[in-house]
Amino acid sequence: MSAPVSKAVFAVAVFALVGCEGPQSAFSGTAPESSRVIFLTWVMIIGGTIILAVVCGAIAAAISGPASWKRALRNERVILYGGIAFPVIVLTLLLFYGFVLLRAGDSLVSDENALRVAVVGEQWWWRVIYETRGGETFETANELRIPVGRTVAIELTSADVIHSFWVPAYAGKLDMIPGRTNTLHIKAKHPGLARGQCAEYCGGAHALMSFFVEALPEDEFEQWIEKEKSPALRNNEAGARLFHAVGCGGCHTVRGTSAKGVIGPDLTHVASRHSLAAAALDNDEAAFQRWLRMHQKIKPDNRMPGFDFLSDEEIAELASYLGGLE
Ligand code: HEC
Ligand SMILES: [Cu+2]
Repeated sequence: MSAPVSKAVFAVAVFALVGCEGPQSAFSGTAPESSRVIFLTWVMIIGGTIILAVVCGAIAAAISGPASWKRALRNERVILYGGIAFPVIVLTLLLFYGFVLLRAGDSLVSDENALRVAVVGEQWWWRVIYETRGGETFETANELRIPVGRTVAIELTSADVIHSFWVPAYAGKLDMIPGRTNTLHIKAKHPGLARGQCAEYCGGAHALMSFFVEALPEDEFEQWIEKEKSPALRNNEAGARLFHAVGCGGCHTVRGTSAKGVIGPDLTHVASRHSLAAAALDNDEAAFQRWLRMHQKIKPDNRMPGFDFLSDEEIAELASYLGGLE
């Protein structure tokens, strides 16, 4: 291989391997469903590599091997067994193995005790609606917290175009289709933070439509539910007034205040989430300021209008108010 080519191959290999790590890795799943997906992936990669090596060996032998090998390869039975029977058997076995895998979530499906969460895909964020044990519902966005060891039934729909809900650490992808509800069942074995991504192209900011899923021990999860369903903490009254005055409340809800808009994400406890704007930004006061100042650059075409008329002081005031919504 020439030097530039081998450098390029090396670079691609490094990027490919680096891409295998981190909270969004399809190789790091430990949940029952994702483990099966990973196992199938390895079966396919290793099996495919072995078959490829054998086929390449046979081609090399047929082109430049000794005459006796060439004669053996020309035998009709090689074609019959190697070329027809073998692929039919291997592909049929894989097909049935795939069926078994698709049914992997069955035992979870009938779980009466499942936690129900509805997730609505919107261009380009996630509306998340929890149902508590008492049957009340409350809304949050761009993040799921789930209890370890309990089945979670995630009811997936879309408000506009087709999206796809994918948290590689927990399960395969499932599409979110307008007018239809697809239910995905997941179960976390250990506490931890995973990242998910919209996996169906849904327009301009599709690549910036991600989210976090945090698995918490049951008692911490119950504490979180109690906090999350309660109204917003009162803080920075001047910022709150400004929030209403410039019309943020027309699109956003802050429970416990007069902001009751439903077009954008619920902001009641926005500051306690792991990220802003569907994992496009970190979550701190500087990020709130950046979002308000240039969100159309950060996430082009997103459905929040520009607020160019706000002064630096007003932006700082709003960011401090939002940063207090824990
Ligand atoms: C016309 C409706 C609309 C108005 C008015 C509006 N927003 Fe938004 N906002 C949205 C939408 C839609 C999103 C989701 C954008 C995305 O991620 O694609 C959003 C996202 C956000 C987020 C990130 C939320 C999250 O879950 O991470 C914050 C913070 C925010 N808006 C604050 C504000 C503030 C402050 C104002 C007033 C200055 C405001 N918005 C006015 C529609 C609106
Ligand atoms: Cu998408």
